[in-house]
Amino acid sequence: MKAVIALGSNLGRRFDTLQGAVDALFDAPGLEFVAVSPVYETDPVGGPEGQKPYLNAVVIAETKLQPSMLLERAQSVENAFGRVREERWGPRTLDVDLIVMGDTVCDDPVLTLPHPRVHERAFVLVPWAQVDPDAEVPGHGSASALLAGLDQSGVRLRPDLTLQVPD
Ligand code: A4P
Ligand code: MG
Repeated sequence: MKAVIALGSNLGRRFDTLQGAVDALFDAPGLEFVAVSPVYETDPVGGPEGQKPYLNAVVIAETKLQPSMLLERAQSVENAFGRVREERWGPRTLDVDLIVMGDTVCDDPVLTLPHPRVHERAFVLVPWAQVDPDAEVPGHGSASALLAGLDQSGVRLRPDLTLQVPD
């Protein structure tokens, strides 16, 4: 099953955190690396006033893990980078979200698939569409069609930053 994972950081050493997250995600068995997107600098969406910009990227993997196991992996990677859950949509050293897993649709609040806000988030759809020509949000349509209706001005490519693929 194809898994699309979104990474975001707006505190601390943002790029190092994203690279560490990519490495850590693939450090244990069960996830096979497919692709990683370019890195984008993005204006914060939601949350308190005056938040710093994020770095965002998207990773694509193949996996046989159950979605709940992949969520556990994502959360342990967040915790490894000192994520402190204080304020919803507040600043964070690392956010790891599951965007889609195959064509699974599930409205469990513990793991909602596709991610409940992905269809309105250019900071996920831009990097995803960049690395995955088949990017599609089950129930909402293709990433490129969704992007045509979204403001992308807050999402800027950082050509100076390239995530290394895990070995
Ligand atoms: N959860 C349910 N579905 C999922 C899923 N598909 N992936 C549950 C991951 N988690 C999922 O998440 C809260 C709970 O959501 C988890 O316990 C999990 O069981 P969280 O990561 O603890 O809290 P959060 O991230 O602060 O809240 P939330 O609602 O997930 O926020 P979002 O939607 O992740 O938004 N602006 C820019 N430019 N770039 C960003 O990356 N990120 C956010 C966070 C806001 N604004 C941003 C960015
Ligand atoms: Mg989250």
